[in-house]
Formats: sequence, structure tokens, C-alpha cells
Amino acid sequence: MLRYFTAGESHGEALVAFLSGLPAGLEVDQSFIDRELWRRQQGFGRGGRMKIEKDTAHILSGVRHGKTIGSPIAILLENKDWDNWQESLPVEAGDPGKHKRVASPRPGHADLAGALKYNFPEARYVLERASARESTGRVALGALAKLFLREFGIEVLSHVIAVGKATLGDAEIAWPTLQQLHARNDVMLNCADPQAEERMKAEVDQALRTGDSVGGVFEVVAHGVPPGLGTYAQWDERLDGLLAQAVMSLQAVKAVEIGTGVESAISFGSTVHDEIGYAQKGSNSAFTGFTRKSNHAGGIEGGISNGQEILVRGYLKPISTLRRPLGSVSFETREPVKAAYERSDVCVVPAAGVAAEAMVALTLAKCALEKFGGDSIAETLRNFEGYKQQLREF
Ligand code: EPS
Repeated sequence: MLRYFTAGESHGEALVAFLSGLPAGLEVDQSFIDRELWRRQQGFGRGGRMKIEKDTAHILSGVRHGKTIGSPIAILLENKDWDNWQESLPVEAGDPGKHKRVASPRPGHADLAGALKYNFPEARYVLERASARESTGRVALGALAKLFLREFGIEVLSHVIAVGKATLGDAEIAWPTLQQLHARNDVMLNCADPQAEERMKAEVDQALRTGDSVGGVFEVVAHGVPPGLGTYAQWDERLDGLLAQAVMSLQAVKAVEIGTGVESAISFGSTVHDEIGYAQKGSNSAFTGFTRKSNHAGGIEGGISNGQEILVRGYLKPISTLRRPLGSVSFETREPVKAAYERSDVCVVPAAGVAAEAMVALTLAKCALEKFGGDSIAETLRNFEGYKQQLREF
């Protein structure tokens, strides 16, 4: 069973991430994990914090001589900014005069709901944990899940399809285009169409100019997924439900869509469902001879992967920290004041897409382990080979 967990405050000493249940014998590529962490830090519209941090995964356990050993994996991710916070956010009691309080809650942020829930007089501890910095740990674990999925020929990537009102439009983005996008060493908004990306940049520029923030939409694509992951047999085992929870759990995500789910709701069935055909066996690298004319279902029917690319979209609200703050109330006096402002990002859509890749990869890895699971990679791949044979003979 694949289980994972993260810990750490945004300005604490470090983040820690745990992953339990990966089979033994998986090769762990440190540079791959660090590149994934780097990808999460990119994008036009990030704030000053990203100039301070250069995330790298320090593996503490569960990997020896370059391979997993079946024991829980723990990863430490240092917060370089800790140097600036040691006095204001110490583990011990410290000097209360040096604490940095968040005087008024930000509309849209966890500040108020969290302070009420945990009975804090102000929101410092709330934002420390609600912060999207936490997603760094998930990306490190997601990188391990991606390495595991590669053994099955499954790859997970993302791209940005909208920033504010600027959209990619209906252009279909083929898998090789996403691979090229992923290989780039300069990331602006991670959009596959340069013209759309310029329009997206203009939206971020406007938010920067006016002290505002801007949200958008990313799409995660999982390529090479065999049919048969997830099941309709029980409500909490449906792959679409699991992916929706995984992606919705990311900071600032307010809606999740599988395939063209939203558009489908306002269309007739005849234009939405993906017609089925059959091609000669062995003519391509597909798992079966069945083919589809389209992929509106986003690769999932009945809560089961159907062998098409899995498509998951996440809709991000604009960041709730505004340089031109909205109205709020002072925690101390209850008088109307402007919401607190702290250094922040203005747009995080590309970074959220990378974090969502990690969540999709972890979800698919969990389902793959449930279907093919073994204690070693060799055992797991043997089971997978047997299943592929079954599909070929279907
Ligand atoms: C965040 C606020 C900003 C972001 C942070 C998320 O941090 P800071 O307050 O330190 O400037 O940069 O994101 C990250 C640190 C990160 O690694 O993504 C927030 O309040 O959610």
C-alpha cells in the first residue's frame, strides 16, 4: 500500500516528506528529483522567495546504493529562508517581541478559518502550514512515483491552458510537444503555444502593475497508462474520484475537471462520447487493438482507465495575498482594516501544474501497485507482463 505524508512550516527549518510502500529495487535518480523541484520553482509571476530557495531533495532513508530497499523513504528539503526566521519562528518559546504576527486575515486565504479552528489569536501558524511551500514535499515524492511509473512506460507532464482570461484555445497539444516543453530550461508560463503564452504573460503583467493576482488552469496529461487502473466496484476506488481529491487538495485549486467534463455537461451525448474502433494488433504500442476517435472522457470511463491519455485539469483561484489588499478586520481590535500583505507570488499556475503532476503520479502509482503490486520491482513487473499478455489475448 502506497502511503505518503508531509510535514514542515513555510518558514521553518525544513520540510520533510515520507513515502511508504514503494517496492524494492527501483533506481532512484537524484538529478531527476531535483529537476522536478526546480520545475516547481519556475514561472513568470513568482515572488521574491524563489530567489532565496534552491530546492534539493536530501534523502534520509529507504534508498541505499542508488535503489529503493522497500523501507519507508524520508526526504528532507531545507528552507534557506529559515536563516531569516530563526528568531521570529523558533521551536522554543523565544522572544514574543520578535514574532511576526499576521494582524488581519486575507480574504480567500486560510487565515481566518484556521485561526478560528485552532484558537489562535492571529494567523501566523495558519499560513505557515497552509502555504503552497508544502507542495515542495509532494513534488519530491511525486518524482519517486514518476520513476516507478516509468518502469511501466507511464509518463506524467503538465501544461498551462489559461492564465486569467488568456487561454490556449482549442489547439490540441500532442504528447511530443509536451515533452519538448518539459525539456526547456527557461519556463515562462509553461504554455505550448508561444502566442497564447504572450497573452498569458500580459495578464500577469497587468496583475503585477495593479497590485493584483491572477489564477488560471493547468492540464496534467498521463501518457501510456494501461486500461484497468481504478474500479467502479466501490465508490472510493474510482480513479476519477481519487484524482479529483488528489488535485483538489493542492493549495488554491478550486475545481478539477477530467477530460472535457465541463463542456460535456452542456453538450449532447452524440458529440461527447469517444467512438470506438479496432485496428490491427501490433500496429502500434497500444495495449489492445481498440481505438478511439477522440478523448473527451480524459482516459477514464466508469472510474477505470481506458487506455487513452488521462487528462486532469485544475482551476486555480488567484493568489489571496494582494499588494492592493481587500477589506478585512483587525484580529486585535475588530476594527475594519486592509488585509495583511506579505511578500507573495502573483501567479503560480505553471508551478501548481508541476505539483499536480506529482499528485497524479502518486495516485496512478498507488493504483498500479494495487493492481500489479509486489515487494520488488521485478515481481511487480512480472505481474504487469502477465496482465499485458491478457490484454493482448483479449
Ligand atoms: C506562499 C507565500 C510565498 C510563496 C510561497 C507560498 O512565500 P513567502 O511568504 O515566503 O514569500 O513564495 O511559495 C513558496 C515558498 C513555494 O516554495 O512555493 C503562501 O502563503 O502560500
